[in-house]
Amino acid sequence: APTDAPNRPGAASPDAPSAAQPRLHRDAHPAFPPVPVRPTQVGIVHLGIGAFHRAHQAVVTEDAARATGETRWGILGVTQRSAAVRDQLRPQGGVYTVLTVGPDGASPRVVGSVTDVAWPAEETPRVLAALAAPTTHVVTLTVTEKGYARRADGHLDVDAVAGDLDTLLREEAATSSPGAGATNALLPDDATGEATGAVAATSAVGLLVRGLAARRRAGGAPLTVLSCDNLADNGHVLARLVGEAVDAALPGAEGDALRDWLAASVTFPCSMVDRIVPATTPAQRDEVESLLGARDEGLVVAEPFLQWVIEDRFAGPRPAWERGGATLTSDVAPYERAKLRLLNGAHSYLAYAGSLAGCATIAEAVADPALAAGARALQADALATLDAPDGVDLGAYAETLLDRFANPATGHTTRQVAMDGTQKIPFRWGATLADLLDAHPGAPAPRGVVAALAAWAGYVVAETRAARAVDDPRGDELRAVVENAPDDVAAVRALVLLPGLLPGVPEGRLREIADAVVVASATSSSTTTTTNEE
Ligand code: CS2
Repeated sequence: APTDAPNRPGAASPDAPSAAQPRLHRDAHPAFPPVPVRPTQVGIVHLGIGAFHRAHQAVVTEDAARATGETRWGILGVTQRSAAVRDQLRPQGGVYTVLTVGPDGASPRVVGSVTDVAWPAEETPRVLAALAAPTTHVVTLTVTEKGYARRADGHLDVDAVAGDLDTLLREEAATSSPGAGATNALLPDDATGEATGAVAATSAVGLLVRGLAARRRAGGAPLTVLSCDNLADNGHVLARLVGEAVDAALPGAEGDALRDWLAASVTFPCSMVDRIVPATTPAQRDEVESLLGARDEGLVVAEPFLQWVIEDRFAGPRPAWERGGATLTSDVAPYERAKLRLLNGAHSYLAYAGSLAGCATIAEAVADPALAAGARALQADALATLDAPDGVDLGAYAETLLDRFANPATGHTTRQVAMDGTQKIPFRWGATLADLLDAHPGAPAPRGVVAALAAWAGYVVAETRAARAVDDPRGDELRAVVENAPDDVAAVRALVLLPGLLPGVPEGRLREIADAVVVASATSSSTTTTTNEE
């Protein structure tokens, strides 16, 4: 391969690795495919541009743009955690490849709907300006469950976003009309005159609320804020958290204008997103480099399946996402619940039970008959709680999910899915459990959910005993629970009783569930080599 093509895009970038190939770029180059659509403006700001967004909403957005010819729906990605994604994509003009891997092999596709990526630690003013711009009509979010800064009781963890709320108060006061003396009296002396955005945002919710406030101050064009995270009722949850943030920062009359504007001009539709998108590995980057003839540091890998169901409740214009394959509907809840409880629920079970059985990937886990049976038992519990969306056979749907998990090409690891259990379990298993207990008050504890909880608790105990930190925002608390318990049985019981893990399960029944999990743990650890099937 040529090692030094003249004018190769990205060649001068310090971010370019020691690649033999030119760096993928938006600008045309003989070495790689042209970008299909070139957005001419930013219409969407996306908070949390990880691999998932790039393989999901950004693809549907581009497909819609291809179908309609509209170029006003470019995406400004915002990466909260680190500059990594910005440093991958900026030298490429925002362009990256999605490598779809399925039973029929792998196919790369270049996606150009992301125009740039900003990192708030260095670029908060730019992000706030984009959120405030009248040409921006939609804010989408994939910030993961923990990105919503919820406490165990589901309300906003005000401490976690305190820095941004403090800045919001200053920004509102600094730009308020000269008559607003009462507001300014709340502030330290140095606050007035501070430029909006001068203080870097430190949380997703804080950044969003500051952006919303900046938008109102800039004229208040309507905006749609669309959560694309795996939370039940994600839009309603986000609307409530935004409201709680505004109330915490601006509790008195000084917050009324913002509250009124939010109620009148901003909507928070719900959505269900689905595509299995594992973390990209260096080996996959090398593979695509030879497939594509260009080096792509922003590569993402995904399964062929993609589904996006969106509540059609927009405050203003939106991309014609239905032309890109999305479903627009008046009620997302049946899709969302089915997906969370059947797909994500089984996924999490396979992650914990699979890790305990020594499986590195989800595909390996679901290939184990005992673990597949455990996933089906959990799905059976969930199926008893679900209403099917129109025209959907949920039993068949549940079975196709196991087929998707069995795709070995994604290399999706049990470790990745096991992350953040305390944030996921409430939606994935807790809701099933709460509904079952409510519908059948006298019935014994449901077997599938109990086995899943046993797998999670067993995983937390095993990791802690092996001196490995559990990757979870409540990881320290989990470690303390295990270390403070006199023995493993007590640790399992205490883990199941962790506040916030199983919301909606009546206090009186939690102990009974914990007892059943202890029994299931004892049984499964003595029979891991045999089958769990009845
Ligand atoms: C997974 C999800 O990591 C996880 O917790 O369950 O990311 C899952 O792959 C997606 O929700 C599939 O749509």
